[in-house]
Amino acid sequence: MTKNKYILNWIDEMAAMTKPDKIVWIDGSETQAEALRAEACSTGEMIKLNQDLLPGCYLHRTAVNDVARVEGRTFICTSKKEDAGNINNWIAPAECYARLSKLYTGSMKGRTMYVIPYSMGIVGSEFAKYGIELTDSIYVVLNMLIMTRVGNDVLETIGDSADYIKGLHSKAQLDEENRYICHFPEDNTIWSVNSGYGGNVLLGKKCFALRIASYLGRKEGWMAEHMLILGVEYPNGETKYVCAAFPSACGKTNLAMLIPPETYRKKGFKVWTVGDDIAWLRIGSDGRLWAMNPENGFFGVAPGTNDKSNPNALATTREGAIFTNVCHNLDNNSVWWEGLDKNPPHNALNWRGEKWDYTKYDKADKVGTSGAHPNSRFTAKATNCPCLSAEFNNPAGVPVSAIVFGGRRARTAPLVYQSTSWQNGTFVGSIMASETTAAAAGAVGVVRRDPMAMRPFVGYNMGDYWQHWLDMGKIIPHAPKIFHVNWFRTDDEGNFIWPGFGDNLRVLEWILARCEDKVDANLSPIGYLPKPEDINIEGLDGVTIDTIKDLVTVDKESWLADIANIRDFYALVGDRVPAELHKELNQLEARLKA
Ligand code: OXD
Ligand code: MN
Repeated sequence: MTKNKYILNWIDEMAAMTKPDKIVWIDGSETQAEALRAEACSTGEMIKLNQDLLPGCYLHRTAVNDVARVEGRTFICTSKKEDAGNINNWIAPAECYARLSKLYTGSMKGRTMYVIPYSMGIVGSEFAKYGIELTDSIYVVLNMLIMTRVGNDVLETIGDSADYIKGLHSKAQLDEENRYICHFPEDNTIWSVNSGYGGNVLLGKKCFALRIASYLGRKEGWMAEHMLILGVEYPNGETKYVCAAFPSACGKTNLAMLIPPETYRKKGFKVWTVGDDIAWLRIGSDGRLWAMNPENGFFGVAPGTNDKSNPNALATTREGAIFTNVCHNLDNNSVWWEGLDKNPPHNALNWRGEKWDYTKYDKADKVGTSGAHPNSRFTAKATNCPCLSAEFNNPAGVPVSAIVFGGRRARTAPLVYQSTSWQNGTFVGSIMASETTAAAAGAVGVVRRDPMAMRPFVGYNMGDYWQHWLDMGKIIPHAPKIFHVNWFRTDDEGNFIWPGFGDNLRVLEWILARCEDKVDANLSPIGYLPKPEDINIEGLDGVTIDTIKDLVTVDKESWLADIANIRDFYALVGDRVPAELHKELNQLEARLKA
């Protein structure tokens, strides 16, 4: 425990409001974790799975109305509304504290309040930041034990300082109407109530490591980004690192854990995972940008994960994992999800815990008919990952050669292009977008702008965030080069042209060659495009040089149509959009029309 009066007074205050029966400090020990697992199993909160097949693994189901992040219920509570900006929901801090205090009052009666001291980054290291989460959920405790570094050493490191993020979570009644995920960046505080779903309640992740951290990064001269971090090891043993930001459903975890195509493996290429979701970026003493993964585990989407799409992720879930809202195979007490294999269990419960009939599965109504919820998850220790980078525990992280933005675009974006400068690269990030697919409800092909994949995660005004990107570019002596990729271009019949998955390494190879000035490129209105012969297609079935030519053409008509959509989005972001970005947009339009 601790003698820190800031921590003790704050816990007293929160306990006086929420009124738990008792308070338990989480010490990070296996003994305590095991006792909590047993308690959760005794109440039905968790189900112990087949320990021969899945040692140390458990299943949990959230409430059926509580299966995903809720952007509409997520708020940035800065004193001034304009500091949260038009993209975020906002409530004045005093009003928000008052409104939520009512919901928290007595919400932990009959329950235990767990105190979780945790670190984002290596405890005691220069770049680590600390938080304490108070929660009435054992599920949250057990997930935080996987996703972050938890224990008494965190309290010792905080010492008597007030410098930690205060997180309060209560499931309360899981009332959808009164669900709130609120951030008070000026007070280092996060309040989450009436949810039990990971993204809303594991406060170290999106709430702290992105929303609060992005705010702190701007104040302190660093960046918190929604990016995977991977290393490409060359046959000569050298490793180069890439950070990449993609909106959801674009294969971020798959890219982070990529398995090189056979021809590359034979030559000795390897890919190493440093992180699959979040990167904290700082300028190193060598003038390069360094990326550190503040998390300690993966909270990955289960459906679609299989031994072809991502064998590394699958292997990562085979021990000590928590599965949430997947299908429960009653024959062998294990788990299943759509896309795991072609053998759905015949005797199973669906994600709601109801008897499931796999023959009724209807792709058009996944939520209604699937065994696993489309957003069902695994929480797994990073150290289980077969391709985990040896630098994973390096407190400083890794030096970044390239930053890659990406989206899902049927026509507009080519397979890959390089921005012409940091400013132009910031512009490329600011106009990132994805199109809705037939798989999702609603219209197909609707463009959602998701700048830097941070639309739901910037803890302040999006315009100020872009300005921070531009400002950082001016002070990084050896800045990474910035690229954009699109794995999802389709032909006239709607088929993907590029094979994706492991073959994306072919594109990363070009990107890294550009960073080293080892390969030339063609300047186009949108930036540098590869010369088609420079994308290695050796050993690639069905892809010819003509396919690559097609993939790297710029369809000016669709780009010009996109410009209007970008203007609308900039107008929505409002008057804090940096003048440099308006200028970049006007210049792009002029080049496309020339
Ligand atoms: C995630 C997300 O869960 O981006 O990582 O929603
Ligand atoms: Mn994410």
